Amino acid sequence: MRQIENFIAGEFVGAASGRRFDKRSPLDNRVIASISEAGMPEVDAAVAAARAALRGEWGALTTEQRVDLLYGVADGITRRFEDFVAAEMADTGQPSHVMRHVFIPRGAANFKVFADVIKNVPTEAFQMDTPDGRGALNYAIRQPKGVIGVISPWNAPFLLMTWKVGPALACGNTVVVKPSEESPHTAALLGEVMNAVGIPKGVYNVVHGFGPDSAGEYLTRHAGVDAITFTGETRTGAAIMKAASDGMRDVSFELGGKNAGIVFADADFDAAVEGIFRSAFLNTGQVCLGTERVYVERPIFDRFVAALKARAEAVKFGRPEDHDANYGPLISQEHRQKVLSYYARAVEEGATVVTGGGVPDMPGELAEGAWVQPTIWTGLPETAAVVREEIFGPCCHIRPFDTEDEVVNLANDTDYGLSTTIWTTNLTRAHRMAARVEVGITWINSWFLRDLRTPFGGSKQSGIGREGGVHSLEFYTETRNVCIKL
Ligand code: NAD
Ligand code: 6OD
Repeated sequence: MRQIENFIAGEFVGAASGRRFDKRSPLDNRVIASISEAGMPEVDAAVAAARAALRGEWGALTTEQRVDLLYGVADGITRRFEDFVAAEMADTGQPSHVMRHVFIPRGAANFKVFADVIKNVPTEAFQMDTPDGRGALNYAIRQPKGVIGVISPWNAPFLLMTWKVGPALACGNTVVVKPSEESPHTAALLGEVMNAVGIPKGVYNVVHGFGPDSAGEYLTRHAGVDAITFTGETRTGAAIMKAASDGMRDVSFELGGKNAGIVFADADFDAAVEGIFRSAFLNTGQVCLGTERVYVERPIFDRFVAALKARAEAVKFGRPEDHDANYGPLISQEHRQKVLSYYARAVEEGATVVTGGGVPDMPGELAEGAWVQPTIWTGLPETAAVVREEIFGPCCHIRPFDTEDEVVNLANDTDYGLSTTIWTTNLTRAHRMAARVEVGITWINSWFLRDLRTPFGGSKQSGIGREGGVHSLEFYTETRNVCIKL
């Protein structure tokens, strides 16, 4: 069993209280790690270390030197690629191909891409006229914002944590990260990489623990944290926003979703089935961008439902290292209970269960894991709980539609506004639809594909702000105005 400590000022340290908590494997509920739970003294120490690094060695680096170090971090991750894959698989139980091809490489890319952004971004400058005719030069400079509190979730732990840490460091800030209690491994491993590649002590700190009355709340309430970037549930975002109002700290929020998948009859049918399969079921449905509401144009509705059912029933449950398996469990027993309560609720509300709705038969010790079947429902009204509320599991409700206006209204009738995936071969319609759906990101004939230089975030209750490329600079830097009278 692995012992995981907090990472403060370049050292792995336990908590003064001696408190620890267990991480259980989603595969079989076995305890796989014991984690030191940071209390107020550790959060204080981490914030102090981050402040000291900002005022010391890190703050004194040139942009070029910082960029070189961040390239080193990306290379350091790549050198320990297998360790990162194994650590992420241990926490999430997900198949290795997603780790290998998306989550870990994208985590490494988060350091290179934002290093490139900061190196290449121009400064705005205006030559001003003045009444005396001599003029003035008015320009903007960007400075780091300070110590950034990073609170991250468990569903794609490394990708989502580095997606904040990469730009924060590129902009010259220092960070204190509070990873999810369900996924402590890769944040710890990144501490080893930071030391190995010579990142100054205190630039990257990690405190482990929970949210309320634990490390999460202590960090977000800490007066020494200048801004908070958070990915997680909308409800948690509301609590953090209240904490951030003390001292007027800035926030960047990536929150929940109840995203629509829309399939027109003219779509490439097989590609649409595969695309919706991925968007509803990848990572066992634990993707904020996933589609738990699917709308299919009536002429292809029955055929589409049958094809998606066949695809969902073909998944092979198993351990990440099992070559035949391609489907993992949910993150925890607690989350499984939540998902299964929605499965029961759908039936109570009158759903037709097209497939799934329960727990697969798993052999041996896997029977103790957090497994659930991919589930498809039809026949519910839009008011049903499983059509309105984010479940964050491998499930979707499918409903037929007849017109473009109708489906736009259906898709927009939600408190959330994160993403949509639209399947059509009519490009005029695709552009028209993209402008009408009220979301932060629209995919056409694709899903979960995004250049890291483009903006990412949600509208309505799915988030506040945009990150990605130069958009990240708006949050991670303080823009200052300088005006020189000539
Ligand atoms: P969560 O909100 O329960 O927890 C996220 C993090 O916040 C964890 O580290 C947790 O310990 C911490 N936390 C909880 N309460 C806190 C508090 N009061 N103060 C400070 N920290 C606190 O979310 P989760 O269950 O880990 O992740 C799933 C959720 O994240 C889903 O709603 C999903 O849609 C959302 N998500 C959104 C995006 C996006 O980009 N919009 C990406 C991934 C996940
Ligand atoms: O691709 C990304 O950069 C990103 N932020 C993905 C979010 C996935 C959410 O589960």
